[in-house]
Amino acid sequence: MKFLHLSDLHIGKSVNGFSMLDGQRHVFGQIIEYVRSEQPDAVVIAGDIYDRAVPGVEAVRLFDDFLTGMSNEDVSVLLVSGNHDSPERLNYASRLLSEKRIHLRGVFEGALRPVTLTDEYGAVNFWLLPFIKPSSVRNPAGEREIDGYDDAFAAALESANIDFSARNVLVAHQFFTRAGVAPVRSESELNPVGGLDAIGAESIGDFDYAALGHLHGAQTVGAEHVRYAGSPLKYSFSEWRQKKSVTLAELRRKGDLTVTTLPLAPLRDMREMKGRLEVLLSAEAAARADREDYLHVVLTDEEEIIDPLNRLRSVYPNVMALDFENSRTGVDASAMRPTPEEIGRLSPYDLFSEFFLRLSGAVMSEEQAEIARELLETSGTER
Ligand SMILES: [Mn+2]
Repeated sequence: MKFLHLSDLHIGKSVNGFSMLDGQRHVFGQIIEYVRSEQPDAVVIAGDIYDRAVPGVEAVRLFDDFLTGMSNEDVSVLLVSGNHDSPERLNYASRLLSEKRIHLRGVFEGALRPVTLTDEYGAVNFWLLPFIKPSSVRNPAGEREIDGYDDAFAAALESANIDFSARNVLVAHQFFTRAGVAPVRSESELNPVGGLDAIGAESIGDFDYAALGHLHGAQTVGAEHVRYAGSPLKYSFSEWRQKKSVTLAELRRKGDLTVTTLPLAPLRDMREMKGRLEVLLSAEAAARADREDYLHVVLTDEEEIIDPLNRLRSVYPNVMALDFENSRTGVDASAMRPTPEEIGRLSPYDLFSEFFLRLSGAVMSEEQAEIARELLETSGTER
C-alpha cells in the first residue's frame, strides 16, 4: 500500500495581504505530477484543506480542480477536516463522492470509522478522524466525562475497537506531542491556549503509520511512522528555512514500512534579506532571478530613509514585511515583537508605539509621542 501524505493546504490563505492562490495552484500541479510518477494507491490529506470556515469562491474552485485532477489519476483520496475547516461544509456530498473513491470526513459522528483499501497483502484500514475538540466527543450514554483533548482522543480511539494485528493507518489533525521531543512550531498555525490541546503521541504508536496534520513544519513525533507532513508552502516567515515536501509512505507486510519525502518547489520562495538599502537596490542585486520572492527585509541603515517600503518594492515587488536593525532600534526589531500574552497587557499607547516602530523602524520623537497621546485621549481610548 503506497500513499502520499499531505496536510495543511490552507487553500485561499493570504499572507501579509498577499494571496497564496497562484502558489497553491503551482504546488498542487507538482503533487499531481507525483501521483502520476509514483502511482500511489491513495492520497491522504490530514486536515486544514481551506484556510477559513467559509472559503472564498477562488479557493473552492481551486480545491475542486485539485480533487478532479487527482481523481483523474485513478487514486483514492482520503481526507479529514482540520481546525480551520468547517466540518459540515467540508462534508458536503461526501456520500456521493465516496463512490468516486474520494472519502471526505468533515464531521466526527461519535465513532471512528475506517475506509478499507486492499493490496496484495490484504486490507489496510485508514482511520479517518476529523479535527475534534473535547466538546465534539460526547458520550451518548453519559457514563464518561470528557476531560480535555487527550481524553477526547482516547474516547474516539476506544470507539473504534481497532484490531492492531491488522494493518492500520491513522489520519488525524491534532497536536500530538511526546515527552522529550520538542515540536517545531510555526507562526501560521492557529495556537490555542498554551498547549492545552496537546495529546500524548504514545497512544498512536501502535498504528502502522500516523498521517498527521496541524504542525506546518514536516516532522516526526518520536518515531519514524508518526509524522506531520507539514504545509505544502511556507505560510509565515518563521518557516523560511524549512524545506516543504509531501511524504510518500509504502507499507508492505505489517511492520515493513518505508517513508520518503518528495520536495515541493514554490512558485515564489519566502525568505529573509538583510542589508543596507543602497546595497539591496544595486543593479547587481536587482538582476537576481529570485527578486520576486516573498521577502522580509531587514534594513541596517543608520540614517533616516524616506519611504523605504516603496523603494524596495520598485525592485522587489513582493516585499511582505520590513524591519530595521540599527543603533536606533538598538536590537533586532523582529525579536522585539510582543508575544500574544504581552499584547493583552499593553496599553493602547504602548500598542501604537509598537506599531509605529514596526512601520517606521524608529521610536517616536517627543513631538510624535505627544500627538499620539492627545489623539488617544480625545478618542477616549487612553485613560
Ligand atoms: Mn494548519
